[in-house]
Amino acid sequence: ESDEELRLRESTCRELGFAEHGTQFVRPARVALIAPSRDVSAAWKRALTPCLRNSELVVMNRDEALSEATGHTAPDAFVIAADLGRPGEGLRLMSELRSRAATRHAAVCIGVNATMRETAAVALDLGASDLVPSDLTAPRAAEETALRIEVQLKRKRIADQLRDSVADGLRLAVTDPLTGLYNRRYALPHLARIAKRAGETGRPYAVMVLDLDHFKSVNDTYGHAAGDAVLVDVARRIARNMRETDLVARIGGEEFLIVMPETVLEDAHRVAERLCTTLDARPVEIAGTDQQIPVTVSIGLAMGGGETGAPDFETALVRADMALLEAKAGGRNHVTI
Ligand code: GH3
Ligand code: MG
Ligand code: MG
Ligand code: MG
Repeated sequence: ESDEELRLRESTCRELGFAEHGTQFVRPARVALIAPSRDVSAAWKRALTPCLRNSELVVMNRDEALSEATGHTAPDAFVIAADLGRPGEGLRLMSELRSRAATRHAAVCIGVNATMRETAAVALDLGASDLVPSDLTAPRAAEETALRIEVQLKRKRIADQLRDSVADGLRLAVTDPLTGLYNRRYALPHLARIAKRAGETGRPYAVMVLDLDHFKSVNDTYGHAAGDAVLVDVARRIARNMRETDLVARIGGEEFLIVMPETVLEDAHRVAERLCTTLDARPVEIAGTDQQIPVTVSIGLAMGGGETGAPDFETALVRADMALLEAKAGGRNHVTI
């Protein structure tokens, strides 16, 4: 980023009310206030507003919390009175929020007073992030509560980042970086699971190995970058033609594995033929050039499970590989079983 870009981003972030956080800018945290009545919630908001920086305080009732706490706008933190209308209702609301994806990881501070020792213990036991005074108009109560909320928000931010990076790491480990398809490391254990399931249900699955024809000459003629673009486009066209439950993976340089669970031979054969024809029908256009690269593929198809399929996934894979060799020997651009 140039200095100019940085300045522009900073001023835009300030205009939008985003706060500075190290060198990054983060959106203000949303903090939902849920007291037994609107009046009390409004008093909480008045008391907290001067103490809590970089946060948007939103007054809600129980039902609004449940209906609005969805998606990206879900609050980052909730301050909930332990007793809402009836005793313990705030704790029930917390459990409900914890059971929902959008608020599962929210910070929840439960408002209690000095006479509610047992409720306080139950709140912590049920997963409250912290306890705060239920009367925020008492001396120093708002300052203390604001501090506790800030600590919880900081914790949540770090925990969210950690969860995201773990998820990113898992995704990278199973993904082919060029095409975004599953890689070989993911594909084979997944095929093993599909085969195991087929053993339980008695229903067959189809295994296809698909290999681009004369791909070496694509690289030789158009260059390696164009070859990569062809692989990306072919991967996208294969994936687009398969069901959500099918496995599509790149298992070699220009070789793809497709597994169709719960599928009989006739259906798999039709799908394989369709893949061959759709790829043959339109050349790959290389963006930013006028290059049109014709591609064809050969497909080896084998069945696993069921009454006539291979007894295990290794055998099914070997049979699909052998069928692919036959497809190549028999002139390419077609399916062999
Ligand atoms: P066949 O029809 O028998 O499959 O011929 P082929 O040329 O496709 O097969 P061969 O196995 O001889 O060559 C495969 C080529 O695929 C060689 C290699 O350079 C190319 N290739 C493998 N991975 C990549 C890749 O990631 N990017 C690019 N651009 N080319 C790749
Ligand atoms: Mg080859
Ligand atoms: Mg090839
Ligand atoms: Mg190959």
